[in-house]
Amino acid sequence: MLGALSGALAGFASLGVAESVSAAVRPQASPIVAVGGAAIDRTPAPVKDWAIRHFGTGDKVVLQAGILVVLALFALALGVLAVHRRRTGAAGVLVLGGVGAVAATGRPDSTGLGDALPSLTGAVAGALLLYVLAGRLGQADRRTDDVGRTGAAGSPAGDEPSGEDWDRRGFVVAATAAAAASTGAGVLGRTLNGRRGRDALASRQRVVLPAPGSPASAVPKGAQVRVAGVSPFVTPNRDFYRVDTALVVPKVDAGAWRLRIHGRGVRRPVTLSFDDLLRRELVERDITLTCVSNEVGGPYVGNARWTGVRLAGLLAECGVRAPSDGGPADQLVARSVDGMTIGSPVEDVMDGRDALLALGMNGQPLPFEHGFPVRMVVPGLYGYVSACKWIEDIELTTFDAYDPYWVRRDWARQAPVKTQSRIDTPKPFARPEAGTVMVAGVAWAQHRGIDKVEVRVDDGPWQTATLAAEDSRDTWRQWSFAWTATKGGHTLTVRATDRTGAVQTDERTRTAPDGASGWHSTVVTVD
Ligand SMILES: Nc1nc2c(c(=O)[nH]1)N[C@H]1C(S)=C(S)[C@@H](COP(=O)(O)O)O[C@H]1N2
Ligand SMILES: [Mo]
Repeated sequence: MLGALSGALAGFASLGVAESVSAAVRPQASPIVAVGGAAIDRTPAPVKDWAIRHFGTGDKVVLQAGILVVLALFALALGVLAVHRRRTGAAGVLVLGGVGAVAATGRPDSTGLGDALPSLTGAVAGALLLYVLAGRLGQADRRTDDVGRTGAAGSPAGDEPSGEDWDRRGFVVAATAAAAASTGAGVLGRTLNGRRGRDALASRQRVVLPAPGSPASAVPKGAQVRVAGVSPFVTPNRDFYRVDTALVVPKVDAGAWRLRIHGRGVRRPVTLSFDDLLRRELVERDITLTCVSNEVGGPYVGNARWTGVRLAGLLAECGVRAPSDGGPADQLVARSVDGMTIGSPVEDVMDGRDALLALGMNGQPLPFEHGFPVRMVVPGLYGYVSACKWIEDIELTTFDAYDPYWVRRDWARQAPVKTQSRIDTPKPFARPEAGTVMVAGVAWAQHRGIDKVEVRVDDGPWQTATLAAEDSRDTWRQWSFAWTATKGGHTLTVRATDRTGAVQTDERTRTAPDGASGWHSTVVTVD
């Protein structure tokens, strides 16, 4: 029991110390974050997909909690072990620290061996503590034995409790001091880490987005269908889905931020500051972003008004030519401050569509979660092949020469968004009254546009839905259908046709490797 308690305290002390040291090094170098990050990178695509689906943005909390539970189990076991083998127990703590250190220095965004420090100092502190605490317990054990033996030899039994009392007191004092010190270290670490983000926070508050030289036209009045339960046409920033591998949201100071553009066929490489971007012509565009991990009917799609710089113009100034224009690079690899790599076709970025280096989202500087200070957005491509957040580097290369992060994990090299549609209302298993029931939702086929949406009741004929006004072909489009509902159970199904004339396929595929296909259905019971 006391052994397990010593183990738990040692674990707690390790984390407290590691946390405060990571504040001095980098928040990303904290062992939990580093091991979590390494775990994310090594998670097989289907599992990652499953986690995103089931835990959504909470997947990271679940992961960190899981790591803590495993650590706690190790700590308890090492504590029990240390009662009789304190060297081995303490060594075990060091080994755990070693794992954290290796994970931290092996991260793609690692800045060097310094990233091992939080894990190592934490492990040393934990190992020492366990050694000392186990020593106290060991002494208690030995004395009890001694007393037992002397007792057997006929000594006064009154010696026994006093000897044990001293050890217990020593243990309690050491344990309490350790618990208090580790809590202090942990709190200090958190506070310092919070302060580190303050420059970034202040830099975001200072950002004033100039009026765009090329504003977006107003969203047509009829773009939003007037049916309760349909997603808002413009997704508010706080409701916008979030998918990334960052356990700690990068807090980048816009003042210190730089973007380098270099690589194959870049005749004039540049390094740009945030102010350099602000001085260029800003365009404002409504673009719907979709995640390749979105299941049919799923929530990982959102529409925002982005403010940014057109990437094609910038690339042209650097001397980059599209492959169709004889350029030697067919892949543009964006790198983020957290080591993410995202590859887009140069052809798509330069074909005239509004591929942006976005600085603003719905009139605000980008939220930190969505890539402050700068991210990419390319209409028509899934986020994992276009929408690099916290971007800091753009390299022109070829698809043959380089596989970015997700491609190395078996996702497709190229992934245009598939034509999709979703029923937002009625909700699954709703019980509407018989009579006219409004069926409504969204459909998207970014950069192609939506031409038609049809609804089918049970196995009946496809019936054309009413399309809401189109904002642009880069945004989703709402639709509604007045259904004359009869009593009983019914299945509603939707499908869209894009402007190339392609009808959304009923062939069901998984999200991997290039996005889910199939029709969305909702089962309801009409009362
Ligand atoms: N740095 C970084 N950028 C990233 C990712 C990431 O993990 N790290 N995920 C991408 C994916 S898979 C998607 S779908 C979009 C999601 O952008 P959002 O979180 O702003 O909705 O960001 C993309 N950009
Ligand atoms: Mo994604």
